[in-house]
Amino acid sequence: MGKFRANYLITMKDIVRDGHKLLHQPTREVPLPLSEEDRETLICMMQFLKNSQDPKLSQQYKLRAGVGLSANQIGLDKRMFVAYFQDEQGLEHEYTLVNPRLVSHSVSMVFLPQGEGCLSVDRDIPGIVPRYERVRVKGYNLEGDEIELKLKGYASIVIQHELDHLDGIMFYERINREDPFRVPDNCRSLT
Ligand code: K2U
Ligand code: NI
Repeated sequence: MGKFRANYLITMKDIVRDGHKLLHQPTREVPLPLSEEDRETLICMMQFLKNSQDPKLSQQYKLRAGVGLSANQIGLDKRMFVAYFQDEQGLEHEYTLVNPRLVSHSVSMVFLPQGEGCLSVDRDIPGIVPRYERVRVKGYNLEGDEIELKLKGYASIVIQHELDHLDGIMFYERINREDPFRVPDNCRSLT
């Protein structure tokens, strides 16, 4: 039986690091309806994000701040992730997505001027990470209902970073090797 049961507190020691095979291969679809174990794991994952953004708890448990977490980042070969963040307008977003798929996306692209980081990567990797400006994503939530997300800007970037994890893709693979700061056509900075 898995260790991520109700009330288990995920900390940085549970997060697998760059080079671990699960981060570099696509994850397997999760059987639906969700098992009690998978539900509890997702709840633990969301709690980790909230703890990591809490000044006291993050210090107490030495958590790196995170706005997204995929199951393979905690060593599980399961196609599911959580995301918890505020967008450019200060709107709070909280998503649990099981078996998500990118349904459609814009041609226009954006990138975070400060670049991206990753809870599974312990070093800074500077460079532009081009992402679709808008995405439409379908998946299942904690209750097993199918949901569709239409996201743009920062929210779109977060979701794409997590979707990539589930496909075994790390953010640095999207940085141009010859010129990490070259801005591709149809791509603009998200100031
Ligand atoms: O998947 C992860 O490793 C979590 C990432 C997600 C992410 C990185 C860059 C851009 C969008 C999403 C962590 O949240 S990286 C740390 C962080 C913390 C707060 C805000 C942005 C990035
Ligand atoms: Ni990451």
